[in-house]
Amino acid sequence: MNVYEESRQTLNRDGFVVLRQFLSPTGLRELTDALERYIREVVPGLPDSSAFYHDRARPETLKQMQHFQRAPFLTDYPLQDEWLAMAAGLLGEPAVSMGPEWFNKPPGVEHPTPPHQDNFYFKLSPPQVITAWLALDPTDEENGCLRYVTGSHQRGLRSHAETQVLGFSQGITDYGPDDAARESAVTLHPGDLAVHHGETIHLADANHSSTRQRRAFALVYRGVSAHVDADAKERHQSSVNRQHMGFGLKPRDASS
Ligand SMILES: O=C(O)CCC(=O)C(=O)O
Repeated sequence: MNVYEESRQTLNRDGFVVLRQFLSPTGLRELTDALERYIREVVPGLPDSSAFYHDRARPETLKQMQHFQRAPFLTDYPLQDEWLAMAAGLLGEPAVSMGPEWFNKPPGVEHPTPPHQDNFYFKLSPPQVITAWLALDPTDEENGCLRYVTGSHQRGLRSHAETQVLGFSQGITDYGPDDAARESAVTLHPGDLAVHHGETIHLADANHSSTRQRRAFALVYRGVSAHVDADAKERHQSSVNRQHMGFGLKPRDASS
């Protein structure tokens, strides 16, 4: 029996589903402690492409991390049984981790997330891929919670173009009032998990609070049936590298 069957149906219908209190307070503390230690001890020595700042001279403006290194607990985190079971239950097939990412919207930094579809970055076919976005802080409209365009995963990929937003290299070019009318703002408590399909359009406003962080740990899983279109991925990577050079960063193998 798939204990996630009802959630899988919601995900298939709406393009997203929220699993309340997926992580216990103890599990959440263990994860946030590991992330805080990583930020303190490892991040200062990382290459440009692994940790993005709004302003590199101000460590408190750290806004995104990927390619976790020298931190086996974080690198292996998505492989824990309960996470793999959740991903497989929602995808309806065995799941493969594509690695974790950490997102923040520090207060006082104008950093909206442009409307985009993750599979425009991933290039997976069939688009059997989900992102599980775990809230580490209370997230709401004031501090820039995620907004999903309900049902948008059923209409295929939209046209994207390069943005000026480090970490979200591509955004939808024709996002319009019809999309905005179908937006659902997702309010979460720490430990809640918002899971979206790889072709669900999502976006977020900047954090307009004066003191609150908006941190999340996001785990991406593909189904075993999904394969990367290597040529399309390479073209995407060249565009990301070009964009990073424009931001004055040294390109590596960054993918977002
Ligand atoms: O945290 C955000 O604002 C965006 C996250 C996102 O785009 C994702 O997890 O796919």
